[in-house]
Amino acid sequence: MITVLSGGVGAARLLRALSDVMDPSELTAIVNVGDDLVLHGLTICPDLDTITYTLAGLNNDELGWGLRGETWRVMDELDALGGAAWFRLGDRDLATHLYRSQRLTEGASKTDVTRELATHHGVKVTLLPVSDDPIATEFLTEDGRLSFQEYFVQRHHDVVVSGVEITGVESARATNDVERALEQSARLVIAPSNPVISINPILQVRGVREALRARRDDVVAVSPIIQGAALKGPADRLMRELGYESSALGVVDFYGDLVGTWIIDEADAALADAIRSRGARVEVTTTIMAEPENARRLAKVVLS
Ligand code: FO1
Repeated sequence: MITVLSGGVGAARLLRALSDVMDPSELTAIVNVGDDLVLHGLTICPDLDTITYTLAGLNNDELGWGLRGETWRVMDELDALGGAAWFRLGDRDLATHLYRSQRLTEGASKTDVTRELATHHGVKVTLLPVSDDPIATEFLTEDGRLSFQEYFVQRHHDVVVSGVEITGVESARATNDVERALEQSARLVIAPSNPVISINPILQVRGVREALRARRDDVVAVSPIIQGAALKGPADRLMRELGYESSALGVVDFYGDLVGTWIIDEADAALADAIRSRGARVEVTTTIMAEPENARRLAKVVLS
């Protein structure tokens, strides 16, 4: 059993590649829910949905979120009404949020609904929200306190951030399934997701960081920063704004003593010795997963 701590797109690609080279039913993803939101009365879980759609082969590659071949009739109508249409929910994607929201109202947990959606789409990987309790990543910015999607989508993550807070996390519990996965998996993998806003909300849930630290030797992390830049999103800028170096070495320092083995990109090979001197093993390979062949090679290194 292999467990992957996961954000959205980068994690989804690694999970897809791992599914290609191992039995997907032996793969578990513990997924960030800090960017979940309630909008139009609907509960939306972007990272869980990105992973589900990607593993089902339904993801919209151009947008990087939502479903391929999507239509936007509901959003266009909402826009005409003067409603909140800045966070675009496609017509088919809406069905996911309607289904989830109704099931939650009936008393199902986020874990239950995630399993139901994954089963419906034929996804064999076990997808686990890190917690069934609500947690929300919020940004302290030059424009005041912003919710995740206000920062990410409304402001295009183009605003200076002085702090990131995960509200609700003090009282949130990791689910039993998450605790079991952290204890029983042969290997714990940290996906090349944004350390600050995708992985940190998972680590902040009580018990998760301690579980990784106790199993450091089995923890493998893939750096999401290559040659000082994030492939996608604001990871590099956020690292700098929060006082970390924007480099693979900065990510190593961000995770501290949780990681036994680092996988870094060939372009960062010169950093390998500095990472080793911090007490971790280092593997150097191509970590860009745009080509399926490279993604599978990375997956094999993760498993090796
Ligand atoms: N990202 C955008 O940039 N614009 C959107 O309108 C948008 C809508 C959206 C709807 C459903 C969903 O699951 C994701 C959506 N995203 C959108 C992506 C999302 O904001 C972020 O990529 C993640 O929250 C960060 O992991």
